Amino acid sequence: MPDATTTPRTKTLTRTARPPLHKVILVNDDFTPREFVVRLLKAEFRTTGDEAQRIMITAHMKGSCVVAVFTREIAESKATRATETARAEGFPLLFTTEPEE
Ligand code: NFA
Repeated sequence: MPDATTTPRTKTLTRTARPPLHKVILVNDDFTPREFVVRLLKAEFRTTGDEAQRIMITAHMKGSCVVAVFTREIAESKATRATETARAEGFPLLFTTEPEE
């Protein structure tokens, strides 16, 4: 029978920590054609055409735009790969990453 000597007085609540997320950011430049930026966003980040257009125009007007958020390793590898793909085509287009808030 449960009594003061055998009944635990505390319960342990277990929480699963979510990994911190990092933003992939598209940086504007004066040289990369808009159509190339849109094509790259669709190919590398699997965005829709409308979403790619919105992200490209936002970066064009404001200087940069968040493309998507991932765990740090994925964000960094996607940013590097997209930047290298642009470089291979001769464009200075840059994707960076930063931790989310
Ligand atoms: N500013 C570029 C242009 O006018 C387009 C661009 C948008 C480049 C977003 C990089 C990022 N051709």
